[in-house]
Amino acid sequence: MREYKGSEIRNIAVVGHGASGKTSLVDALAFVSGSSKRHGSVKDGTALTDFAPEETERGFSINLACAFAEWQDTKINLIDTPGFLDFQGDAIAGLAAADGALCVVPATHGVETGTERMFREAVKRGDPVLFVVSMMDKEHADFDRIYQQIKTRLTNKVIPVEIPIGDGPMFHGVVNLFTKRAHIFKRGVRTGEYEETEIPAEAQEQFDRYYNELIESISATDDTMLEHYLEGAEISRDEAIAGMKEAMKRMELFPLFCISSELNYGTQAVLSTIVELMPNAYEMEELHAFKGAEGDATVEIHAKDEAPCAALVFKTTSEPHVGDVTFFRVFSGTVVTGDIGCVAKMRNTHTNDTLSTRPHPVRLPQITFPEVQISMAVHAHNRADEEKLQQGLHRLHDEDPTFELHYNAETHETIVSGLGERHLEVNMAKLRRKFGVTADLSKPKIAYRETIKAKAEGQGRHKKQSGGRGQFGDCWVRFAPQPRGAGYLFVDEIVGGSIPRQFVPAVDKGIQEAAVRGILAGFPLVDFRVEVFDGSYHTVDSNEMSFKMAGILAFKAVAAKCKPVLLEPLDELEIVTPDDHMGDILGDLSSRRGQILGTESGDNGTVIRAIVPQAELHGYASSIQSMTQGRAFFKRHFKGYEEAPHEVAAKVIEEHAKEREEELAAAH
Ligand SMILES: Nc1nc2c(ncn2[C@@H]2O[C@H](COP(=O)(O)OP(=O)(O)OP(=O)(O)O)[C@@H](O)[C@H]2O)c(=O)[nH]1
Ligand SMILES: [Mg+2]
Repeated sequence: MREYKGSEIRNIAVVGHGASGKTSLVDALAFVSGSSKRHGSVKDGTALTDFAPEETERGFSINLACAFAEWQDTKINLIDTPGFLDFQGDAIAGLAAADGALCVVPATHGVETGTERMFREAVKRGDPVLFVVSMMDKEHADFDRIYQQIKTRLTNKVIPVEIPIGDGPMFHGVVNLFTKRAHIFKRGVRTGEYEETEIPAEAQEQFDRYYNELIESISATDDTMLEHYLEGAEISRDEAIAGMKEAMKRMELFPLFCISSELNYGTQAVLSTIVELMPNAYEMEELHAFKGAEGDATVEIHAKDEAPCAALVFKTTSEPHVGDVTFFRVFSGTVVTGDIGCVAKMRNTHTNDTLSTRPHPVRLPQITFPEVQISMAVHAHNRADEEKLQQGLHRLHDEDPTFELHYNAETHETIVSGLGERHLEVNMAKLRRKFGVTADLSKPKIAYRETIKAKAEGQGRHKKQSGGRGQFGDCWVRFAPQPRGAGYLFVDEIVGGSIPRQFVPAVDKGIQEAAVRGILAGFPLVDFRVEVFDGSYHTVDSNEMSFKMAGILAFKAVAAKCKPVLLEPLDELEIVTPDDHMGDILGDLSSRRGQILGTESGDNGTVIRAIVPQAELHGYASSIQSMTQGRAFFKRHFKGYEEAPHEVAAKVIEEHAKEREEELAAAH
């Protein structure tokens, strides 16, 4: 491949809902440009950008992947992104590396949640967007309907530039509104060969309608052109193209195309349009980066060859036999300015790292990834694999920042979190293939706690006579509740040396040790105060160990008398939902023992804030998705502990007793 200058490079992310035809489009574009020698297919597992075994097995994209098409002396980097919301981390990373987006909308299903989410994400980033109506050859394809749908659901600034001749099985050509010429495709071949003709009579009426709309829309974005137009002067093709390109940068126009990737109809026009209308890598707006490795002094980054090199890592992967691969986008300076590259064997680089030069260290703006939605406990299938499991999980997190893990010290479980069930399931498959570890997912245990609600006092007395030297420790303690979150407090009230000074800390230690195992259901007892106020000792038999035992016995005797109760962890949820799903969501929250804090209207719908017990939130992400067809989203964070209602506590205590019995039975 020849070397390309920044002005000859286009970086394009291909985004849209799941199964909208993105991967097929990328393959068709690479093929029709001649950059790829064969026309691959998602169905056969031969598509250029769906090569991971997890993808070919399932038939959909999981990781972002790059392909390129050389067309009209330009290198078009195409970043294929996954459409399923479970994998949207990679779609967002793909957009961050690109200067423009193709938003793919299937001619059959039209606009869906994923289309909406990714279109808004691209607009938020200020990337020009080109809409592509895909699968025009399929039964029930309907270009006009999809165009109207994009207009009402996404943006009224969408404007067709290529229109189809025939829909569905009758689709056999396209008319370009700029050139006023038609391409009639050869039937039976899938190479995109066509004959260029005048506009056929059957398409004339549609052409006239769309042509007027196009010229009106472009003119409306530019005063001089508008004047020409109103005077009735002809707008030249060059003028229209230049006007369109500027309007696209300002998000004032979004052109619309139609294609069939399967048949390769309309794909060459998409390539030419990317070259003509999408910004090249030199045209990006300056970025505001941070100077140096720390601090918040900023510096502007301009896309220029002679500027110091600054590149952003937007993805890393590791593959058996290949090793680590780092994808980066150069924003200034050379490797080659503006290009997307990947290198193997770059150690210790992670997504969102900036690669810069030693004399000019900078940090580029970070990609903001979506927050995790679901959590599961993970266990290695074979105990011996526990360490390999931990290593593998950390590597998977490095590859995918939306896949998180942490250890819950209270429940002794490793917890993995992600964007959906499918996301976690796919990561377990990667774990098996890449790291040879089979792991099982299960519902995470809830980290209940216990506390006391009344005061009481009592004795702990440990006495043991076993040949030679005995053990003797004896203490009197008072327990009292502390406010929620105040923790544990130990007070030494010993007067007159009834327990020798050096043994008092041992009593404290014994109580704390026993408190970890609680009194009701094996959960740590928290928020209580202990005063040790009396005791006795033996000059020969007393030692630290004996007083620690006395502390443990005192805990068991006294805590049980203090009205112990179970505490359950609560999360605060912030849910953003379209108004028409409000009722469903509120109803569902109350069935989960949720307490609604309030609702207010925001930019993207109604914001509901609620506090819900963690025990009731398992599977919430899936149920909110199905309740709202994926249109609502939520954040959750730990709020605190509150006393569990009686029935809930009774059930947890009963389960614990059963587990203990089973453990004892197994031990015998
Ligand atoms: N008939 C027809 N089928 C198509 C066309 N484009 C894609 N398909 C089929 O539609 C299905 C989905 O296509 P993909 O290219 O995998 O869609 P995607 O958008 O990459 O899907 P995700 O990776 O899941 O987001 C596959 O079975 C394709 O073979 C087309 O132009 N015509
Ligand atoms: Mg795909």
